[in-house]
Amino acid sequence: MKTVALRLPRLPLAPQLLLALLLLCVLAPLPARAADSNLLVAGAWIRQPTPGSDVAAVYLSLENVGTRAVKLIGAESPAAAMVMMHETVESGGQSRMRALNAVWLAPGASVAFTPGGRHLMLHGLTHPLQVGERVPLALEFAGGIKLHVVALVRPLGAG
Ligand SMILES: [Cu+2]
Repeated sequence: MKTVALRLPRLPLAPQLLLALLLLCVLAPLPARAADSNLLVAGAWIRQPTPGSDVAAVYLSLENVGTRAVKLIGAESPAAAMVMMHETVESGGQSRMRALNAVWLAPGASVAFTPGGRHLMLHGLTHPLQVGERVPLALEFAGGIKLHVVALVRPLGAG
């Protein structure tokens, strides 16, 4: 940058150079952000846990509007010690949860986390969640991408 400045001794050019440098600085972080903007999250909510319980399920829908497949590998929240991905499965009339390590989304694909199906499980809640509370959550994708979401706590009976 110094050598470029030296080759342009005329003062009127300096503001343009400065503007170019500023633009470079502004544009530089774009690739990382672009990856985030290829993911849309809608309707994130948490079912209020039963009193005394320190786990809660998070539901949301996620859409990949980008041109590359993405892989959801986990989540974290300041409201919980740990967040896991679960899937509810029915077998022999019993419903149980099993852990999911990753959820892939092809370009254009959507995935729903809904009651009775996939969900994010908050473990070790830091405090009792109140209806109407907004809980921050960061979805983590392969490649170091994080998507910040706010989930609304809804009543226990909500579906
Ligand atoms: Cu679960």
